[in-house]
Amino acid sequence: MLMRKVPAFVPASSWGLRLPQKFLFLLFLSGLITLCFGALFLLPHSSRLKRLFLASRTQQPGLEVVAEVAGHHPAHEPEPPPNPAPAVPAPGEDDPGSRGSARRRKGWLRRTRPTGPREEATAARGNGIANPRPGEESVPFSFDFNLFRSRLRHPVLGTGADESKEPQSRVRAQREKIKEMMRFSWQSYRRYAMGKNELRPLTKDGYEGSMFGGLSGATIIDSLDTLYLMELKEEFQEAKTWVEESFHLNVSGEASLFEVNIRYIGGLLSAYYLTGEEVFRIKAIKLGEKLLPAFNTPTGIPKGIVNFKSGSWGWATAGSSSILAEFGSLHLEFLHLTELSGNQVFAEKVRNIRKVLRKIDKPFGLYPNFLSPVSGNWVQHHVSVGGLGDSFYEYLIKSWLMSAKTDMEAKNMYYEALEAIETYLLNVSPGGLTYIAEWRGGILDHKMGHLACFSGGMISLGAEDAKEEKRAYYQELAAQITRTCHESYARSDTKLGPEAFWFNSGREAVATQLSESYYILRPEVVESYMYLWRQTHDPIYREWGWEVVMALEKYCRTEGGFSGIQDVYSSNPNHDNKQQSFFLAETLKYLYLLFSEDDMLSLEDWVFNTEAHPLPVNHSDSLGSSGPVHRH
Ligand code: DMJ
Repeated sequence: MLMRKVPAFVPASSWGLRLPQKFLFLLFLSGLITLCFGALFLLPHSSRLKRLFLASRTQQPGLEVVAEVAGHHPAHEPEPPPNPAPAVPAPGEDDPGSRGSARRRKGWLRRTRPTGPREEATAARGNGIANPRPGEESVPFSFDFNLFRSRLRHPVLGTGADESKEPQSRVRAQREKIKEMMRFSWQSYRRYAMGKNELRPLTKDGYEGSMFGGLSGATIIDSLDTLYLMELKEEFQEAKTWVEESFHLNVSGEASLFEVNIRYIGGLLSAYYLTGEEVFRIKAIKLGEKLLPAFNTPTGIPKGIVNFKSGSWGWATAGSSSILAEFGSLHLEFLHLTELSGNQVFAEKVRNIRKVLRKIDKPFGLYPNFLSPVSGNWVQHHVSVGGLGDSFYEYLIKSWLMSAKTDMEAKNMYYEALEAIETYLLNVSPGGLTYIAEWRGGILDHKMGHLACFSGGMISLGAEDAKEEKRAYYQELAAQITRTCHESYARSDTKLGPEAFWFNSGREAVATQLSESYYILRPEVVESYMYLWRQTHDPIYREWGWEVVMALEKYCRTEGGFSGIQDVYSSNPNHDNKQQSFFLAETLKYLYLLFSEDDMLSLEDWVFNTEAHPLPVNHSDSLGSSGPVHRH
């Protein structure tokens, strides 16, 4: 009965719904709408939906630089476990709120974010940025590549002025020879080991090694800029295609933070700055994100190893220390990751490292090689400008140069450290050879590693900005150290230098045991020749460089590629069966530059990271390409 009466009181709607049903439906609908909007706010930053719906509302002038790169913690969000010392921008560096930062926004960093896919595409075209390919992840931040390029003082590959004057010159032929060596190294790698990290030229296969956490193709990434520089176009294209199609970041091993940074991140950043190809920028940023968990320590000093699977690497339990050269050689690349992503987190990580290093007590002003990332204290008092310490010093002077000479903190730290090195480590042998010894709690080891031979180039590079009364001295010191390193080559049977050489008991600049007599295609000596050549144009550096080319051809070239040798004092040395990726990234590049004009990758525009990957000087405050060329 009741059932029959209801229709009489509640007329049905045109959809056939009665009032209570309508009410329930409306209630359900409004609940659904609330849920949808709520969900939008809870979605991760990277969500496309969120960007589509909320982009225009969240965009605020000046704040748009905070990255939306997938997986990033925005700068203001703490990461577990928290670093006790919040990052403070170094004087002269970019603080988002500082004058420098405001100036920079006018520079080649156009920090604008398109509001939707169509605008994104238009903006990308306008900036000379290639659109990501289908399936390639994009990083929603636009970098004004054309503006950046217009501000370089010199064409990237130079003007080739001398080449057109003297097409048949000796130096051109020498350069061509080095280019042929690069082509041969690349083709051997490509033929026997494509996609693997490095080539084994004797067994004609590839190997992955244990440093890269499952990442592949170290030789490819390390070679990109050298191939580009030498105009090996087909080979460059091949390398680029591999990066586009086969360079996968979804790996889960344990990697060396330092090695991945200097080779992969450095190589990708350079390839981007040289070509403007988006794929390099995106892969660099994505890989950079995978390195961030290494910084999750109580001090923010990163662990040397990052576990790509679990992120952090058990900092509290793994009691090992972090190495100065490793955590001290991130600054250049990480600042560029911020430049190209808009994500401040990269810059904050390295500024925090600086902050810790600036505050900590230094014995006699020296920086020991090991630091606890847990306590922030030095672990041993071993100081070296060679292995374990080397590129920390290099990155201080290069940070100063890369900042267009605004990063005063880096400058001061560099010259103070150099003064301490001069006072406590610098020596002259009875035979008149200048060398930088190693220091163990006050006792000196009178030896230099091959790695320490980069210091001639570094001191030369920094001589110009030293106190006036020290400039000539540093230039001479650089020349003397480089001469010593040349002696370590000249005193061997192969004319290649050993891994370490001593100044003891009347024997100078030679290795004293077989275990230190090997040469693994390292670049540091020719690196110094290149810098000294650029600073002085003394023909001796090209002569010495050519001796190395000849020795490499004679002792290291094998049918299947270039190989290191086990004993530089043997005229018939055994090969070590490794073509190191740094041979293509560094040794051949520095040799090529040594026989090129100074405006090819001009030092006014570029600094080389410690794997010889060129990164641009920040000319963003300049007047552009029509502005003054010499600003010092
Ligand atoms: C390279 O990977 C880099 O130059 C690094 O700084 C030191 N070792 C090798 C080359 O010897």
